[in-house]
Amino acid sequence: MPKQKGSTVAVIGLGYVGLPLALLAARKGHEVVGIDIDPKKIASINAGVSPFFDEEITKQLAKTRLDVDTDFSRVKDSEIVIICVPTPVHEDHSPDLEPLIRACESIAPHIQKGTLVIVESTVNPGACESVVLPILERISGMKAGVDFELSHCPERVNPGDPKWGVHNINRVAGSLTKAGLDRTVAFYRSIISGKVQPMKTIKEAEAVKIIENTFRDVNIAFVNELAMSFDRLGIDILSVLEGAKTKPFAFLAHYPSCGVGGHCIPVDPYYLIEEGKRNGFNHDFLSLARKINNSMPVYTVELLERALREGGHILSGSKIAVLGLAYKADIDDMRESPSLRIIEELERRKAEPVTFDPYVRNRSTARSLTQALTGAAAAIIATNHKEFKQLTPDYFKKHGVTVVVDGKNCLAKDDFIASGIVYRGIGR
Ligand code: SAJ
Repeated sequence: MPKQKGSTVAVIGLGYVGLPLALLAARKGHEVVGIDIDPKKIASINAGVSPFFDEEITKQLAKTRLDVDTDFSRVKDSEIVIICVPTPVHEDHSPDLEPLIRACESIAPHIQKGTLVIVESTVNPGACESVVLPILERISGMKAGVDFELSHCPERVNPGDPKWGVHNINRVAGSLTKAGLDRTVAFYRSIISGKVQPMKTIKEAEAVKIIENTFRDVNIAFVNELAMSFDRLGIDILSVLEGAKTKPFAFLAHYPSCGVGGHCIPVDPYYLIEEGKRNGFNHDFLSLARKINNSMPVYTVELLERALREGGHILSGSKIAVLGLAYKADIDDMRESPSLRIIEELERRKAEPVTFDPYVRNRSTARSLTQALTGAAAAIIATNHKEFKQLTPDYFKKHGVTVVVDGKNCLAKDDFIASGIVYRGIGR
């Protein structure tokens, strides 16, 4: 069976989503050009260095020579154009489609008759048809679904996950037309080992991704609320969750923490909340979950202030070591990180936060863990990096730290309590 001829593919946006996808498509025999607006990112990739902390990407870049460019006119030679740009939110949590709009405006002059445009960026249901489609039609002068195809195949990247990657994570895809859907499904089936589930409409594909992450956000809010209640009831929520997990069906554990960060979970629900509002519906439940999760950094600082006060200390004027800046373990990504809110709240209460994150040294104010802890009245574990999980009570005591707030419930609580250190977890 002759190897199916690869397509010519342009991947727009070479971040956590686009770069692994471009490398995979190239490895699977497609002729790929990666396009990004950031010349520094292009230079880094050309030098064989991942522009963000990812050992797997660095390994692949050493083996795969990827054709990358800042020139959007390269799109004219591509049968498939895949948009993988960020879809963040503004400070007020309103969706920020600016990067997506700019990407559409950049490719539109160069797409050809027959081009398949695929949006991977997470958007609210309806965005491909109401935002992307009009830009592409207006600038290209062509008709979507007739002259070119438009599809949505949402990314499901999971930074730092050794098991699930772009090569094996199942996908869903939706398109304006059956022909567009068939081409989209065929392309992804040619590069991934996971399932590719065709959806009936492009809107359904958009909705699938949004509900996946909204599901996670509301479940985290559920356990965060339990944690704040159990702190008062003297119940250890981690033990209770271990107990609930013995139920072999219909229970999926999530875990309380000092907050919900990242570019997906705390962001995606706002896209659905805003789209609901635009259509006269208030997502009260989703909004409440966001409010609960957004309250966790302040809740963490309140726990600290109470613990210090019990020991006769006050927070104002105290040096506090904030350990971890990244939004989740063992990566360097700080987007929407709860650590940043914790630092803001400490400063608002006139404390003196000192930060250390081994994955984000250039943004840490201390050069080492020792420097962060020395002279600190207390420490907050804000990210459960593997370097922090095995820290012992003696290690903190050696540096004079007497209060530890375990924002990710990742320390050996009983050892800390037995050592005489004032230990506070989130719900334990
Ligand atoms: N978090 C909690 N409690 C939990 C789980 C997470 O507080 O039970 C916090 C984390 O500390 C972090 C934030 O939520 O600050 C997000 O954590 P995450 O594990 O969801 O990590 P992300 O943001 O990388 O989410 C990605 C998502 N993948 C995609 O959107 C394609 C998400 O859908 C995955 O479920 C998630 O990875 C995963 O399972 O790891």
